[in-house]
Amino acid sequence: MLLETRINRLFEIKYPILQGGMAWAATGELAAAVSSSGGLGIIGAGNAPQDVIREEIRKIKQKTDKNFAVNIMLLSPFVDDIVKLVIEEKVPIVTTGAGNPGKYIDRFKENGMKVVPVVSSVILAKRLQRLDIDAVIAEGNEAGGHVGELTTMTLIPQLADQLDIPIIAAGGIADGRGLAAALNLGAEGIQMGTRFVCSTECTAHPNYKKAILNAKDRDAVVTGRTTGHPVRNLKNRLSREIDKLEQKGVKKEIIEEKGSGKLREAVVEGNIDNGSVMAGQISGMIDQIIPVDKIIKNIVSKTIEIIDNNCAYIKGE
Ligand code: TUI
Repeated sequence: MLLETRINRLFEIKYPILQGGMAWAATGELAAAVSSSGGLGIIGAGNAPQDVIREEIRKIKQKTDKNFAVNIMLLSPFVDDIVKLVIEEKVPIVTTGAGNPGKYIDRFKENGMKVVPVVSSVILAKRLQRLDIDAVIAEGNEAGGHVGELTTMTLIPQLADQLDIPIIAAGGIADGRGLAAALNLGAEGIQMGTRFVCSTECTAHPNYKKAILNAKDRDAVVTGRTTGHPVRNLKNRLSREIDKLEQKGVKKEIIEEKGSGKLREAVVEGNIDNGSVMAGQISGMIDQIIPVDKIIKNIVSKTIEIIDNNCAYIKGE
């Protein structure tokens, strides 16, 4: 099966499909499975210290000789250590999230790395395009985790009108219909997070995966708006507690403290009542845990079928 855009060539991958760099869930195991299956696997550095991420990088290098990336979460207290680490380990591709990576770009490029920031607005994407980035991941509000305001449906075409570099669509995509839609909006690839969490190879706690399988269409809600860092997670005891505190107008430091360490608690320990179960709005559609290879193959074949069928509309078939 052939599905080729500028993204395949840029990352030297078979399919223009990236796996989101989700903190704690995007480990070396998951990323290796995605890269081995023809996509781009990404290790999520999240808030983890340097040694933890070095281990994950070593793991993926042992499991596959295919390209992979590390996602650097720019709000992490260890961000400078992680920047040093990815350069030392000669990680070929870096994605960034939750901030402006401007001040690190020169160092990555001097070391021959590809740099692909996640953006949620046109203004930041245009500013970064001037700094020699290779592509952008445009993430809509449908996504899990830290989210911007615009939806994928509105963000992608506005970016496509204003950028020359390739765009990878993220947020709300979990199957071939989503990939076909993204291509039609002007993207040249997709990134999926929630879909890959519910894979056989993802090492997230079984409770976390089950919570996504059980989620319905309106269960992935946004909390933490008052902190300036809104986060989409599945509705549970923690999200309701945070909602109440926000309604009372409690100081942002207290809300932030309430959420601190809660992602690890859910993903690693499986505490899905009191932990933060970050997941996207597409959770309601995901009803099976299947191998990464199958996820990717299903998506590619459905996308090709849709693109083929589209011709029938104009032929009147
Ligand atoms: O980064 C993500 N998703 C995340 S990060 C994360 S850890 C966290 N936990 C609690 C609070 C905040 C973070 C969990 N999920 N996705 C990529 C992404 N980046 N989405 C939106 C953005 C973004 C937002 C603002 C990128 C740049 C940006 O720029 C602001 C500026 O400084 O111009």
